[in-house]
Amino acid sequence: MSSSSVQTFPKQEADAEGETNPELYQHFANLVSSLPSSKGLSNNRLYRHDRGWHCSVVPIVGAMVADACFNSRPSDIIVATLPKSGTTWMKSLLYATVHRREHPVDDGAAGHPLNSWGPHQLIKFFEYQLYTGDKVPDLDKLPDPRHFATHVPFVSLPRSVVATPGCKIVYVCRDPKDHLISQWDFANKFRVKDGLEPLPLEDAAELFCAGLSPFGPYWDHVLGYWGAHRADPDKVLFFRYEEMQRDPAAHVRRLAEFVGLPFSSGEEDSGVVDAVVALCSFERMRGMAATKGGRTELSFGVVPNSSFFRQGVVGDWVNHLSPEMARRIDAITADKFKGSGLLV
Ligand code: PPS
Repeated sequence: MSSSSVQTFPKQEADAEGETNPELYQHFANLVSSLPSSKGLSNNRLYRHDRGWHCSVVPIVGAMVADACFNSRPSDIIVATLPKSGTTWMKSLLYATVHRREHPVDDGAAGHPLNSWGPHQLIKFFEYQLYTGDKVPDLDKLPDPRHFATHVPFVSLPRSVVATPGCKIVYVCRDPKDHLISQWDFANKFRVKDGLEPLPLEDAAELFCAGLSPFGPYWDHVLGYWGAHRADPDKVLFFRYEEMQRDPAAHVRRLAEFVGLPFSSGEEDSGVVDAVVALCSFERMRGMAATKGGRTELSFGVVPNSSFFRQGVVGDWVNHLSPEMARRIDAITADKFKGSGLLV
C-alpha cells in the first residue's frame, strides 16, 4: 500500500477477484464427503483429512483449492496458527510493522488502516476468505508485499508456499488450555446462533483431547510447524502467545528482522517499536472503530470484528477447566512434546 490510503485497499481486492471454478470446488467437495467424519464443537461435522487433521467441509475444500491454485512469491509472508492462538494479534503486528513507513504508527496513528479495517480484512485467510464460494482469485494482481493467513497444518499448506524460496511463514502457538477455552467460547456463540444448546465444556474438552478440534489435533499442528522451524528457521518463525504477552516489543523486533525490515536505531530511539506494540495491543484494538463497528466476511458467515477480542490474557483456563481436566491436557502435552525441544 505504498502511496495508498485506506480507501485503495478494497480496490486492490476488487482487482484480484479473478474467476470462479465450481467444478474444481465440487471435485474437492466430493472427495471430502467420502472422508471419515465425526461430531465437532460447532454445528458442522469434522472431516478427517487424509493427512490426519480435522475440519469442517468448507475450509478443507478451501485448503485443497488453495493448494491447487495458489502461486507463491519469494516476498510473501504467511501467518499460520491454530484458531484462537493469536492470529488477530499477529496479523495486526505484521501489518503495522511491514507498512510502518507508509502508515506511521506513532503520534496516535489516527489515520492508520487498522483503525478502519479489521486485521482479518487486511490479511485474509486462504481457506475462509480467498478460496471460498467457488472463487479462484487472481492474487497475482496484488502488489508486493502480499500477506496471507491460514489455520491449515504445515503438512497441508499450499505446496507453492513450502516450495518457494524466500516465502516466509510466521507461526504462533498458544497454551492448549487457553486455546481450548477461547475456541469453545467462540464455537458456542455460533451454536446458539444456529439454535443449538451451548456445548458443555466437559464435552468440548473430551473432543479436544481426542484430537477432534478444528485443524487439530492441537499437538500435531504445533509439532508440524515447530519441526519446520527447526529444519529451516529462515523459512518459519515460531512464536508463543504467552511469550509475546510477556515481552511484546522483543517479539516485534524478531518479526521485523525475520521479514527483512529490522528497526533502525533511529526508529528504536524514537519509540517506533513501542508504538507498534501499543497500536496492536488488545485494549487499543478492542476500542477501535474497525473492531466495534466492523464485520468480516468468512465462509461460515459475516462475523463482527469484536468477536475476535474476548479477554486477551494468559491463563483464563483456570476459571473454566477443572484441575483434573487441566492435568489431563498437560499430561497429553508433555507426552506428545517429549523430546521435541518444545517446552510445556
Ligand atoms: S481467530 O479467530 O483464529 O483469528 O482467533 P485468534 O486471533 O487466533 O485468537 C483470538 C484470541 O486472541 C485474543 N486476542 C488478542 N490477544 C492479545 N492481543 C491482541 N491484540 C489480541 N487480539 C485478540 C482474543 O481475545 C482471543 O483470546 P481469548 O482468550 O478468547 O480472549
